[in-house]
Amino acid sequence: MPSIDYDSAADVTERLEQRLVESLTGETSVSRRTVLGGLGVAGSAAVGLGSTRTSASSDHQDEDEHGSFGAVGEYRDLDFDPHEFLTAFNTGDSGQDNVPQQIYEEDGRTVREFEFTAVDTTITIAPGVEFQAWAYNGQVPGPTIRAIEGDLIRVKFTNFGRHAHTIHPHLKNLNPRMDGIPQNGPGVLNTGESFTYEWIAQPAGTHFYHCHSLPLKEHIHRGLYGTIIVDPDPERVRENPRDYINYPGPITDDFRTQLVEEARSRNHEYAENDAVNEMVMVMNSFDTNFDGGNEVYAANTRAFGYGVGDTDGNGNWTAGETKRPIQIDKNELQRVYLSNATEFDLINSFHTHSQFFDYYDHGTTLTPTFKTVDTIMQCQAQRGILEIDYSDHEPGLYMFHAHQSEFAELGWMSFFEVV
Ligand SMILES: [Cu+2]
Repeated sequence: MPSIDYDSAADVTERLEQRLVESLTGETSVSRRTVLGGLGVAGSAAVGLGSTRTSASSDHQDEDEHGSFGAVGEYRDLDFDPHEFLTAFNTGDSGQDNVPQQIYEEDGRTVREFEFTAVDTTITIAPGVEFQAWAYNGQVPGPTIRAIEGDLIRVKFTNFGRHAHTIHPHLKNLNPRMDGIPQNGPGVLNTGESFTYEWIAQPAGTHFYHCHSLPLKEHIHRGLYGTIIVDPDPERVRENPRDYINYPGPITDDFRTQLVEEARSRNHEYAENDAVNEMVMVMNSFDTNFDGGNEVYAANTRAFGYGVGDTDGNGNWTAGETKRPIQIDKNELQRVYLSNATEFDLINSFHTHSQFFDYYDHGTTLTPTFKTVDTIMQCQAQRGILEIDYSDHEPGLYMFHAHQSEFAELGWMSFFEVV
């Protein structure tokens, strides 16, 4: 039975993906491989496959400068692996290779320091489909920063892109110079300019960062966004439990202990955190023809990146297969740090099949803000934490996706492979 499930899941993923790619390359009557074979690989974007598109809008003045896209091969750029990105937390002492980082003490406070750049780059959003992005450290979404409540996050930012950029954090930030908007502090940073942002990691939760240059919608939609996770400090929770709940009743010793336990489980420096499988997902979208509407949707950039591809049906994926479900151990709690970077659409959503979960809006509480739900929605920049328990499920494939069905069909469709 499992192999049948895998086959049909792979089939539906492949058909949706092929339909998406064909719609983007404007070749509906021939297969994707034929198109690519006929055009060759590396040169097709330059040849101008993108020019077959027409723009319905003229408000992107620099479209000619940056607006090219096209089919150039199967996931040519393998530098960004959506599966690695899921669990790549930059804490100062561990992280992705392309984020220089360190951790040290200063004035009695832990400092987590990161070096960020902004660059113009090309990213792959579907097999053979590239997008001219503006990206923090060359990747979309940008690197995930992770700190503990009360730490100092220090980001040394240099803009190597052709446009002026900033980093604006969704944190409780007490210094207007550090807000990362054109009107405060250094303002926008032009090409070659640098600034060191310093933010106190507060409040505990899962947060969003993005460029705040104008036009805002383009600077975000091009890819300048990412996640900041602030782990709760269990000792602070023990002393100030009311800061982490939306509950006016009495706080018994048992309740306090329960809150501290949840905080320990969320804090990456505690052993309890090792028992949880944690993942970062940023719901994003791409307007490939710059008409003010999205053609491609995803979690973590690659359409159907967590769909089902080539497998033996026993959890073994073909080496190098870029499209595969997220394999999870049914006995581990799953925690998803989710945020919404989708531009041009009012909301995005996350829906689990055959499953319900607890949701912590903004991740700022230690008790769920929604209990036992199978769908949550987020407006842009909204974020939250999902806790999902598959321990009583049979092994196999369980779909999750945006429950805007259009988004799901255009790339934001995924599977957990429960083993
Ligand atoms: Cu920008």
